[in-house]
Amino acid sequence: MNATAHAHLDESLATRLIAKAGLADIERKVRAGERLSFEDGVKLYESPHLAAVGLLAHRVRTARHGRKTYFNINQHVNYTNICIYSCKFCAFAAKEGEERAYLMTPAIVEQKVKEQLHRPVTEVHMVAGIHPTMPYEYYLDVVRAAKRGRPDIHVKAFTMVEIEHMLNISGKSEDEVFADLREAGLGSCPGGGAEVLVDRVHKAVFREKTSPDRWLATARKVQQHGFKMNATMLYGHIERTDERVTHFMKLRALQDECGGFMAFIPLAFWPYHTDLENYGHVTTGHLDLRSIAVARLMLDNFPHVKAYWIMLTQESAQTALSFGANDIDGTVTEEKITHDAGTTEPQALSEAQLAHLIREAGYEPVQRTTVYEEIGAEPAAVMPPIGAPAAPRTEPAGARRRPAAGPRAAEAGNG
Ligand code: V47
Repeated sequence: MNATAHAHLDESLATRLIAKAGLADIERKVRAGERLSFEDGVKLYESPHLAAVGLLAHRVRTARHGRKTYFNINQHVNYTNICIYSCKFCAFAAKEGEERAYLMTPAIVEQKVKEQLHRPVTEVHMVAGIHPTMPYEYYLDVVRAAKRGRPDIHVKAFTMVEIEHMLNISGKSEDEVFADLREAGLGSCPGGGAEVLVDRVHKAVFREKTSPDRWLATARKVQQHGFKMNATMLYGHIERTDERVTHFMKLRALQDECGGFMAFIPLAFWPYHTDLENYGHVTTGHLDLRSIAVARLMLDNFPHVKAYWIMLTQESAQTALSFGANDIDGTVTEEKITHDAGTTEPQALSEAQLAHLIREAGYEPVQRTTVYEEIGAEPAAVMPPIGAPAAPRTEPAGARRRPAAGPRAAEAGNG
C-alpha cells in the first residue's frame, strides 16, 4: 500500500470514529474552517470519546504544522519568590523574612545567565513574585542584567501581573513604561498569571491578584505596544468545564482584536505545599490530553499549542503531540514554581532529550527561537546532559501523583 492510500485509510477510519462519537457536526465545522461555539467546546470537553476529540485536534495540528514539533533552548530565572499575594494554588510564593524567601540582585541575574554561556541558550524566561518594595527601576535592571550577561539572548519576561505592577508603581505613562522595557531589552512576555479567566475562580483561589478583566486589559496593552506574548490556563483545581471554555472564548476574542499571542499553554496544577493540597485536586492523563485537544480546536487563531513538559510530565507532553500540541517548550535549566508544588520531573532536559521525546513519538524536532523562527537542523542525537539525568524518563511510571509532601524542592537564599 502506498503512503497516500494509507493516509486515506487513516482519514476514513478517523472520520468514522468521530461520527460514531457523535462529533460529526463539529468535524464538519472544523473541515469548513468554521469557528466552534461555546457549546461545541463544552461538548468536546464532555465527550467520553477522548480519542475522537484527539483525532480532530490532530488533524488541525497536522494541517498547520505537519509533523514539526518545536522546542527551544532556554533557561528560567525566577528572580524572587517574595510576593505580596497569597494565591491558594501557589507553593512558590514566600513572605519577606521567611527562611525560604529570596531576592536576586541584578548582578545575580547576570551571573545566572553567564553560567549558561557554554550552552547555546537563546531565551531567558523570567517571572517572579510581586515584591512589596522593589522599585520600578529594579525590573528594568533585571532585564538589562540578563542582556549584559548574554547580549544576544531573547528576554521573555514578566507576566501580566508583573506588568500591571510596574505600570502601577512607575509613576510613568503606559507609553513610557513600554518604551523603557523595550530599551532595557525586553523581547516578549510569557503567558502566566491568567489562571482561569472567570470571576468565580478568581474570587475563590487568587482573589488578591490581577482579575480576569485586568489580565486581559494588560495583555491588550502589551500587544498594542508591539510585544508578542503567550497565554496559559491553570487547570485541574476547582475550575469547571464551562469555565475552561469561557477562558478559551476570552482569549480567542482578544487574539481576534490584537493578534499578538504566539502560543497557548495549558498548565496542569500541582497541589503539593499549596493551600489546595488536601482537597484532592489533581490533573489526570485524560484531562491533560483533553485540555490540549480542546484548546487546539477552540483557539483557531492561535498558531501554537505548547505541551509544557514540566507541568504535564514528559509522558503526557509526548502523548500530547498527537492530541494537538506542536511545541514541547524548552530545556528550562532551573525551575522553581512547579518544583515547589511537587512535580516529579527534573529541573532540566537537554536538547537531545527533548528531541528524543519528539522523535520517538513520530514527530520532527525543530529548534525555534522564542518567536518561532526555525533554527538550523535538529540537534545531534547525543549532547552532553545539563544537570539532568541522561535518560529521557527520570521517574518510575506512575510516580507522578504519588510524591508525599516532603521537603520543599526550593532552596532558600538563592540571592
Ligand atoms: O503563572 C503556579 C502557574 C505559571 C502552580 O509563556 C502553577 O512560554 C501548576 O506561566 N501548579 C508560571 N502551575 C509558568 C508559566 C509558563 C511556563 C512555561 C512557559 C510559559 C510561556 C509560561 O505557573 C503561573 C501559574 O499560572 N502555577 N502555581 C502550581 N502549583
